[in-house]
Amino acid sequence: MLLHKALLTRASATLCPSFTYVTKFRASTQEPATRLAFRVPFQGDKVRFSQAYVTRKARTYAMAANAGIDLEVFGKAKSGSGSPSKERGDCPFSQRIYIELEEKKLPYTATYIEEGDNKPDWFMEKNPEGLVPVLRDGENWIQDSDKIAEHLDKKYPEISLATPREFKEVGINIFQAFTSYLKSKNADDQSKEELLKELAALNEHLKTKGPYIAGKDPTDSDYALIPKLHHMTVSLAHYMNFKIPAEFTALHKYIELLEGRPSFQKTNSPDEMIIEGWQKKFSLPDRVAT
Ligand SMILES: N[C@@H](CCC(=O)N[C@@H](CS)C(=O)NCC(=O)O)C(=O)O
Repeated sequence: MLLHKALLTRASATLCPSFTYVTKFRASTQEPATRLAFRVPFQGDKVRFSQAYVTRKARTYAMAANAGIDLEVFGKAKSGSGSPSKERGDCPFSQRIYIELEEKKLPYTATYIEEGDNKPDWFMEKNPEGLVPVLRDGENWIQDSDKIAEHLDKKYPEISLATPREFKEVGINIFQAFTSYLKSKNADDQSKEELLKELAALNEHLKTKGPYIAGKDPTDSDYALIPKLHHMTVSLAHYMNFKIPAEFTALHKYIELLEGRPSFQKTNSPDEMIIEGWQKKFSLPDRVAT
């Protein structure tokens, strides 16, 4: 209670979004294990918040602290920014988790780890596969975006994002079809037809069951898919001069709806970063088709 009061007093007295209340330190990272104040601002975030916003946020975080919520998500860092970093990179699996934390209105901090073989020992000890995203929930570490999403919905069910079983498979082949096409480095490759087939199937589904995969409200499947569709549209437009056919109207509407949500906007990465990310991954030339 005293802590709660002190937090509100301190929060009301400042307009800085990034101050952090540190109650203890983990020896491994020297990162605060319990943060009671604001989410670490995203890269380039120069926003100054209103007094009312600050007070409201402080109240949310104080309530979270009282409820024992201590969530830290480790996502991909901007290339060259080091590990741990506070500069977000371009990982669609990580973005799904940031989006879901936002949609579930859960307070969290985000820490970013660079791709490659240079990950810190303390991170590899907790996460031997070395992939991101990883979630630390108190002392519990959870790997893999599917498992993280499941964990969040089970432990924090107040705002549920669960996708009904019958819709879980919708759209799940699109990412694989997209990466195969991009990796082919050939704008007319057969894999383009495979991708179009998957997109057409999603469009048909949305036309009859939409506007979202499970109907009128977005669920986990949509939040998992939209960052992947975004990577697809940005990188294929750049490298392959590819666009989703205009007649896939339900799909266009779907993308517009989900990309318009504050949770997506707030957690998205710049197009140039996405384009560069795929160039590195598949050793792509500047452009494949013009
Ligand atoms: N199946 C994993 C895939 C995650 C994944 O592939 N993450 C990439 C970044 S987008 C990664 O961690 N790469 C690290 C590396 O290769 O060093 C999930 O859904 O979380």
